[in-house]
This record gives sequence, structure tokens and C-alpha cells, in this order.
Amino acid sequence: MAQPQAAARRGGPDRQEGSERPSSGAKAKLAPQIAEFTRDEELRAYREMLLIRRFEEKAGQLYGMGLIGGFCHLYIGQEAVVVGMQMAMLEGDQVITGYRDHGHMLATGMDPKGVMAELTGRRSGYSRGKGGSMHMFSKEKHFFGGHGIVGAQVPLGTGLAFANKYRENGNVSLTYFGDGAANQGQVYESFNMAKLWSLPVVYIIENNQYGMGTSVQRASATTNLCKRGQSFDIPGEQVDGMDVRAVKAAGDLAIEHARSGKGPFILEMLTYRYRGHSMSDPAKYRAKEEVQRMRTEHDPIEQVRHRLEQRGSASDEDLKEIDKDIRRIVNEAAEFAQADPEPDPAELWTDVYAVTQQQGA
Ligand SMILES: Cc1ncc(C[n+]2csc(CCOP(=O)(O)OP(=O)(O)O)c2C)c(N)n1
Ligand SMILES: [Mg+2]
Repeated sequence: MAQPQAAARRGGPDRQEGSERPSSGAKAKLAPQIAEFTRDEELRAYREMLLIRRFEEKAGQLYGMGLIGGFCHLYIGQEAVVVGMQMAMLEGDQVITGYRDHGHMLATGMDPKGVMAELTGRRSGYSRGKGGSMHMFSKEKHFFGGHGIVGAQVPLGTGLAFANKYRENGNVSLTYFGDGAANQGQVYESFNMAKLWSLPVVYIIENNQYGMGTSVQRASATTNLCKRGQSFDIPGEQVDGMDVRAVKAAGDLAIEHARSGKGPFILEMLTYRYRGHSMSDPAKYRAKEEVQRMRTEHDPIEQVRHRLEQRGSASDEDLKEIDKDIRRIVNEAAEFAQADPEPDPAELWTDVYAVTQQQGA
């Protein structure tokens, strides 16, 4: 059985090498303690994280049945990051991320039916069945994708923040990327511009310890990724990304910092993905015990369940009711996706940029 309390006391997943607080100009205002959630907040977090977990499990099943083609990167294990940040942001703030994106979509309130239909390549999918797992967007929910090129979303997210500042709309861009992406050059060009122009952006590094099969220790000269903004005087904070309360508390501060005109902020979320990089990865580069330890000692959903039960805030029956409801939503999404027709072949050339050959080009 999980021991989430012990995990929470220890501060979640092991802190990264050299994890002392950022010094000098990059000093961040830190949350002194993790604020406890109210019952409603705990229940919201539980529900939203469980929706992502069950949705991803179902997507894994459909992939195994050959109903999802192409790439499919599951978010299982990382749910607290996106749900905690969603609890900290306001309507109108934008979200942009890479290809491990189903959790972000569901957290922003996108319809599970539309997401599953897109995964299975059906016409009611968010990209009309022509985008798939890595390419979905929702203008209504301010979700800007879904990007398959590692790090490409970072300049785009910075551009969203530029637009927010230009339009004086008070919104903040939440730009997510991975530990692997954190070594990309375009990330630092973005950091420079974001600080230079005090753009309202929070960079959320989801440090799940691996970029494909390479551990962060093997790939990164420095592994304390919250310090990556120091040269640009961007404050950063390392957060227990398995504890949704810690994520929300850090998110509140970082978003407030960006919204109030102080410029960008970096949050490094220490998290973990339970599954392989994508569905085709058997994850032989790490020990089974490592995965098991994270699941049993740090699972983000079990932590909330444990607190709710311990405090008597929710009975076993209440939680079973939520579980049942989430299973219904996910099953309905899967049934909808399978019954939905594939796109009409006549749609092949719609919404596709046509490249015309120019003479001499
Ligand atoms: C520019 C570019 N280089 C390489 C790849 C291949 N690639 C896909 S995912 C990935 C690892 C990225 O790891 P990380 O940023 O930690 O994200 P995670 O998969 O852990 O969420 C790589 C190298 C790519 N898609 N784009
Ligand atoms: Mg990673």
C-alpha cells in the first residue's frame, strides 16, 4: 500500500544535484510551506488527475488494439503537474506543450470525446482526425498544442506572452517542456527575450528524469534545471511535482510574478513517467524497482486519496462514486471514438498548407 504521507514529508522525489536555492539576482520568493487544500480542492484535484490517468490507460489499450496509429506518449505519473498548474491559472491564460499532451488538454477542459476521436483518427477529433496525438488545439480552451518538435513550443509560448503584453490583456502563458528540451538552444533565445521585455510567461520544466532513454544525469551538464534562467536573471524554483498542493502553491507565486509585470519565472517540476517514452518503448534503460518505488511512495493520486480518507473528508463510497463516474466518461469517449467515422477522403487537402513550386525556387 502507498505511503504518501511519508513521501510528502520527505519532500517528494529526490531533489536534484546542487539543489540549493537559486542565488544572486535569480532569487525566487518561496512558498514557506505547502498550503493544505480545502476539501473541495482535494476533490477537484483527485477527479481531474484520475480523469487523466484513466484516459491514458484507455488510450494505451486502444493503441494495443491497433486503433491508434502513429506516436502516442502517455502522461501517466505526471498528472499532479498539469492539474496543480490548472488550479493556479485563470481563465484566459494560455497553455502550450510538447507531444506528451493529452493530460494538458483534459486539464484545460477539452472534451475527452474529441481528444479520443483525434487519437483514433476520426472526423470528430479536435483536428478532424488528421492531426493525431501530438497535434491538437482548442482556441476556446486557450490550448495551443501539441508540438512534436522538441522545444519548438518554447518560442511559441514566449510569443503568446509577447501578444499578451502587447494587447495588455493581463493573461499569462504557461509554457511546458521537458528536461531533454531544456538543453535546446531556442529555449535560451526565448529566455533572453522574455526577460528583456518582461513577458508574462511561466516556463514549466517537467523534469521526469528521462529524455527518451537517456537519464537527465547522462544528458545534462547541470541537472538543477530551475537555475537555467540565472544568466538572464530569471528566478526559478524546484518543486515536488508529485504533490499537487506543492505544484499549486508554486504555480500561484510564479503566475502572480508574471501577471504583475515582473517577467518570466521558471518552475522545475520533479516528476516521473511510469510508462515508456512512447508506446513502442519497453523502458529497459531503468530498473523496474525505480518505477515501483515512485508508484508506491509518490503516486500523486494516491497522496490525495490518502489525505481525503485520513481526514474523513471523503468516504470509501464517495471515492468509489468518483471512480465510477470517471470510468463512465472515459468509456463513453472510447465508444464515441470507435463509432465515429474516419475523415472523408475529400477532406485530404483541406486545412493543409499547399506548397506551390515557384519557378527558380
Ligand atoms: C528537435 C527534435 N530532436 C529530437 C527529437 C526526438 N525526440 C522526441 S522526444 C525526445 C526526448 C525529449 O525528452 P524530454 O524533453 O525530457 O520530454 P519527455 O519525453 O520526457 O516528456 C527526443 C529526443 C524531436 N522530436 N525533435
Ligand atoms: Mg523528460
